Amino acid sequence: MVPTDELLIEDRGPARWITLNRPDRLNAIAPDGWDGVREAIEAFEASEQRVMVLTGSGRGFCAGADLTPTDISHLVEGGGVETMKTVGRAAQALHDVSKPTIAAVNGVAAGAGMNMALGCDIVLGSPDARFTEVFVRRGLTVDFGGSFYLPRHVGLQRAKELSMTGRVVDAHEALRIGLLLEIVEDLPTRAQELAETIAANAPLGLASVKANMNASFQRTLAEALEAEGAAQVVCFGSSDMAEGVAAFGEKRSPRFTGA
Ligand code: T3D
Repeated sequence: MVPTDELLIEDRGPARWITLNRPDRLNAIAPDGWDGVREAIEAFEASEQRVMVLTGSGRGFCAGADLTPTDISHLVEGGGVETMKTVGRAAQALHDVSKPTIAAVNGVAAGAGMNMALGCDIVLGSPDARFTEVFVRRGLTVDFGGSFYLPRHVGLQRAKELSMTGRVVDAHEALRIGLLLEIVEDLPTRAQELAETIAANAPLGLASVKANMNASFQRTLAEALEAEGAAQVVCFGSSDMAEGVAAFGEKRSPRFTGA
């Protein structure tokens, strides 16, 4: 992908950190920025890194789409269809990543920025984390997968309330209603620690855990058991299972390779 000042990419041990970097606009995404987000996610998928951490520079996580351009002609006269395909491709790329993803929400997450956080597997927040499905306040409707993710996090009624009011949820309420897994004072340290803990586990097992958990609300128990069984058979045949069992017997930490 093309490196850009607006999207910082850094590998810290096994973790790939992607930092949205337009701090003066609370990391709002410019109209031509969605492809960069998608490409950064796809580059992580293709990389050796085992866990992705998504965060923002400065005091914001991501304020959604950049509302600065006064010329919105790219959104009307049919152009909006292409814009939304681009937004959708970025959201789909995030959902499709086979490896674990962590959102480190360091400040406000608004609109598509909120839903980008919810599209990650685990959402950690600083005490300054705030969330708003701001769309209806701007004459818009929920996008970037919010109608998919939000009911899964907070239940259908709360999802509708948050989306219909656009109100701002602070970190403590976000923790209480299930938007956040944890509030932590030292967010980068905790996000890295969690990334390293996850990255120490077997990649094949992690990938099928993620895929099967993501599919859980669309499956019957019988279908879930079938998918778990098929994934477990793949793990049975892996070098990593042999390594995991050997390491247990030898009372040492396993060294998983993903094979
Ligand atoms: O076009 C497409 O790509 C379609 C996709 C649409 C999906 C969407 O995400 S629509 C939703 C767009 N986002 C918003 O409506 C959020 C707008 N921002 C806010 O409502 C507030 O800024 C926040 C609630 C997020 C935070 O409030 P606060 O008081 O902490 O900060 P602030 O003072 O409002 O903002 C600080 C600066 O960031 C300010 O600039 P200034 O005055 O210091 O020069 C503000 O204009 C700028 N900023 C904040 N959000 C955006 C932004 N600049 C551009 N775009 C933004 N979205």
